[in-house]
Amino acid sequence: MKFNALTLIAALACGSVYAQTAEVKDAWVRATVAGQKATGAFMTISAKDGAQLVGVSSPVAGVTEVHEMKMEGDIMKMRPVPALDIPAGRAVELKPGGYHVMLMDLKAPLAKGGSIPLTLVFKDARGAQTKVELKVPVATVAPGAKTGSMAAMDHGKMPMDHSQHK
Ligand SMILES: [Cu+2]
Repeated sequence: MKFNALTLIAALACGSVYAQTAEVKDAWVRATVAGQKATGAFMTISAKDGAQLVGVSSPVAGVTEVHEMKMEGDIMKMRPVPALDIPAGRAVELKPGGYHVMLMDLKAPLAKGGSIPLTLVFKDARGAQTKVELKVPVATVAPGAKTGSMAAMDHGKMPMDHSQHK
């Protein structure tokens, strides 16, 4: 029952958004608890002719950045990615443990079942910019995801190292 409801919400709220430059699918943002100041948003982006994701913003966060998460030895590190390449015809997955949209300095907790506006700015091969406006559903796990260890990983509770870009 719970699974069905979640699937329905996801289908209603995050159907594919088509723009000339890029297509965004299956976007979701992880719910937060009171006092939590940062969270991650995840999605699958594809671009028929290739593009770069060069900007992200949301009114719910003071700072919004594209991040890359990588293991360095035993430490999970994040660093901002100013321009994320979306190769022609190959979807790039933003997911827990990898690339993600980082929402920092949150103005209020994000409650499960709600949604947030998120704007993505893409640059095509000729340098033209396109904005994609999304309404991203707030969830605790990826819609329709198997409960693997990566999917269940709690971004908000992860030790976060933002020292490199502060
Ligand atoms: Cu991050």
